[in-house]
Amino acid sequence: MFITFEGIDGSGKSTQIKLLKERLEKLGKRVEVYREPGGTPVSERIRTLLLDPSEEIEPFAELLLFSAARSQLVAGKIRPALEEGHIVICDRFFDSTTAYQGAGRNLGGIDWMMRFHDKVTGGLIPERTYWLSIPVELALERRHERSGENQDRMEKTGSVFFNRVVEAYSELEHRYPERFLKLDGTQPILSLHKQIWDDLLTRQEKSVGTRVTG
Ligand code: Z5A
Repeated sequence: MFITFEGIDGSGKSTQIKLLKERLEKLGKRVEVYREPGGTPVSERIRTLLLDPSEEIEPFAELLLFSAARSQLVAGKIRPALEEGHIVICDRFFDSTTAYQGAGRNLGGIDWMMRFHDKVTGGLIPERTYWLSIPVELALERRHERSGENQDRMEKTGSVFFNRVVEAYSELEHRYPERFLKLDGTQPILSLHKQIWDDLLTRQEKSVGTRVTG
């Protein structure tokens, strides 16, 4: 089973992924967690470059770098893990590129981006994507509490950019209702975890894929 989490930074993805991983492991499941960009030596080097606030990167170069990191992660880690029957949870995947580069940087709409992702990932699509939706202002507050003025290259982009990112997530939710689930990320942490867990159990009942329990 391949699960991804999406949302603007500070939306609580890492927090929910940690809780979900712990709960699955208590049931004896083998779970692998990756964050994007990253997860392989090459992808981590690309991450350093992409987030370095002293670098100036052209929008299309940025799209290619995020995608290069993903291609390496899919081939080197995600596909092998899925073939072993592990559950893979990814903190961001191609929907981030659709939202941040496609919409945020005005590089292309969903149809174009999906055709591009298909080439990058060899057709790999998450079975479930949780979008933790929070207002841009709250993300800015959480970010400021965490890192003060020390922002990475992507965080330095203004709120107009982040509003476009949020609009794109909303479009993805409407376009792919079977895969893409919006959750109100302003709710308490444990309440969100319960909704995610209940959703996975419901999907398991409907699916013949990797079982979450039993
Ligand atoms: N990017 C891109 O442009 N294109 C791409 O294709 C990809 C990525 C893959 C990666 O940043 C950047 O790259 C990102 C998108 C771009 N840039 N931006 N901006 P990253 O990997 O360094 O970080 P992130 O993915 O943006 O998110 P994060 O900072 O790690 O945040 P998070 O994982 O979503 O949130 P968290 O760490 O779980 O929680 C943040 C804080 O809020 C923390 O103090 C928690 O305790 C608190 N929290 C969490 N949940 C709650 C609730 N429910 N209530 C109250 N407080 C909460």
